[in-house]
Amino acid sequence: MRAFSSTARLLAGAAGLSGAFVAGGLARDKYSHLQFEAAVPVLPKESLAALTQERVSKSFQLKADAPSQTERTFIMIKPDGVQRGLVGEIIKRFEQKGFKLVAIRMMRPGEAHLREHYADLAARSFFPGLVKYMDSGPVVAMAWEGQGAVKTGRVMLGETNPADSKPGTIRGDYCITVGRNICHGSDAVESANHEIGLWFRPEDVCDYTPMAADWVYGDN
Ligand code: RTP
Ligand code: MG
Repeated sequence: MRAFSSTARLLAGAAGLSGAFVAGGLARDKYSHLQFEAAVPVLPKESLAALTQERVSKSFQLKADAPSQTERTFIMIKPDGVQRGLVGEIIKRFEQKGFKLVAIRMMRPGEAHLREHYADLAARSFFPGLVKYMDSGPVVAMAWEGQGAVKTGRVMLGETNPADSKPGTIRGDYCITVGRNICHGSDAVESANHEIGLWFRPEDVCDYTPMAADWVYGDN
């Protein structure tokens, strides 16, 4: 009896209340002939049943047509991302997040197009090197749609300098230097629309409703 109580206390202390509940439940079955309740607090059965009943009986509503869900961002896998075989990984992250791929194209657009894409950086000292790097191989241009796609897309990419990017972000996980940071993401809704217009014809951008849309968007 004494030995069992201290074992149960150990389990409870190590695993916290939920662990204690599980440990308590298992132990109570096995040692039902002993006085168990004094050692481990056990949730009364009625409260769990009531909670389950509430969860199951509560109706839930699914909404998939809020206007903000049509926000689009331009994401590009740079030549180093392509060469390093990271195309699938980067696409996977956006897909699994719940964003909708509306346009995708692999291409090598040439220096003039890349200069235009990064026109706001033309005065920066690294601009010639940036254009040369971007022109060093094919890129994968994409448009992704979804609620908060621009801001969340930037969070998923990480900081411009991979050294400042948190683990779990694309740049934080897969690259090291600012000069080879494998991906681009629009920094505002306006620039996203401008960039999508620069890289895609209107007919390249697909309009469709993914089967999972109602399961990605929903309020309770
Ligand atoms: P991006 O446009 O490619 O998504 O990058 P970003 O917004 O995070 O950063 P931005 O300031 O727009 O810079 C564009 C790209 O230029 C290269 N860069 N090199 N000091 C440097 O050598 C330097 N600073 C920026 C990076 O490839 C950066 O992503
Ligand atoms: Mg930028």
